[in-house]
Amino acid sequence: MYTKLERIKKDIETMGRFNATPGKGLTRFSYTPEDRGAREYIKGEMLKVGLKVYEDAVGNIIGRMEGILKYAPTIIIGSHFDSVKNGGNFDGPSGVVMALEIARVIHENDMRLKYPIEFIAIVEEEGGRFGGGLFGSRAMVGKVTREELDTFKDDSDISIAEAMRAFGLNPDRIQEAVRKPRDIKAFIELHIEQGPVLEATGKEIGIVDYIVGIKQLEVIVKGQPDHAGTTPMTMRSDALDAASTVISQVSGFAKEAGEGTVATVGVLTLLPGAPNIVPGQVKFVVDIRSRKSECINQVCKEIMKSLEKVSEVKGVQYDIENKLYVEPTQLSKKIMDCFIENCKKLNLSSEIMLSGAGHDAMMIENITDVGLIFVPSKGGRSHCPEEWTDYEDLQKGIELVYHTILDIGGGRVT
Ligand code: HGY
Ligand code: MN
Ligand code: MN
Repeated sequence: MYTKLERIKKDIETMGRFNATPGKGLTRFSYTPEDRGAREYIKGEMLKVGLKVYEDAVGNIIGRMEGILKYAPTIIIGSHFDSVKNGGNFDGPSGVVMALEIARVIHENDMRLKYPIEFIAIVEEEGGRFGGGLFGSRAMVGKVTREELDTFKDDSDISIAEAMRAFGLNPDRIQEAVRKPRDIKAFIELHIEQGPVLEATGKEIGIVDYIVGIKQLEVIVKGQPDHAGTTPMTMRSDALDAASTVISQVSGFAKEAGEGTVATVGVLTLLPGAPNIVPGQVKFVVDIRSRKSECINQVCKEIMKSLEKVSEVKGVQYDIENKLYVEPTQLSKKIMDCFIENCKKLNLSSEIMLSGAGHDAMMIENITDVGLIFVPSKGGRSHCPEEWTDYEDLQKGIELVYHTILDIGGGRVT
């Protein structure tokens, strides 16, 4: 093994300390003091191994190592370093630690590769603070609009633009984060599986062939707040009564769509929010995923039909906003074959699998060849404090990526 287990462990544990909810899982939103702490650690580790470190216009951290071929396209490796609310230490940081550890191995073995390599830590993949998601990688492929920076807001009504300014970034320069396809040779991400498959099959590595398409619909149902005691049931416009009728049908719509389609309502807020007031307004977000976009569209259509019906019957209005849509993504066969070859060489058991989770890889696939591998999640748990991956399992994944980028990058030159 070239990688060092204790350094991997130290990285994960150190990054886990930059947390807004200690004792209740990890919460590290972008452009916050927790982001700042993790960012300074990552940059410090990159500088220790001689990387040229910079932050792009949206705050993605990039450590660059030149190759022998001066103007060759770059191989980028890494993942995101923000988290969901009350999440775990491994979702995202596993891929950042992969990048840091591979940079250390190349540095301490005095290696020079043909192609330049960039080691990256990406911001706001989860959308935990502002909604949407895949923000840092969308900025890299030119899919973030300046207008979005003003309309997407956090729970304190701070927009992305305001948060960026407060963090020292200039929202008017986001286009500078865009990467040109001709400048990138490949992007490789390592991520925890976040599901039960690898543990159930006893395989050490998941080689991802497809990532599901994801659509997130934000629905606002507007009724009329009224006194809960004096307003007869036949004279109410109860926004929650209407919304809950639709929400209760969402899982059925997903099952009817088939093909492993899933749909989740993970955000539900109501106003004014008092026991003796008929709910006047309800906001909920539906997250719909499938390997087939037609299944996603079918679930959306059913939700709209149900909203139409309920608005007539219950006397409410509704608005729908599409917060995120990413097509199902097929990853590079060439890179998959390289993973398979290296799993055989390294005697690692592996299986080809679908990713039900979204990843930056699906966004960066718009500009280059992309590969994504999984390492096992204990109990298949993720997006919760119980999230765990054994360091030895993470190390195996890092070794695989190390050998794979040597192959893609034309091997070591010195
Ligand atoms: O939602 C997802 O699948 C990812 O964790 N952002
Ligand atoms: Mn996640
Ligand atoms: Mn993730």
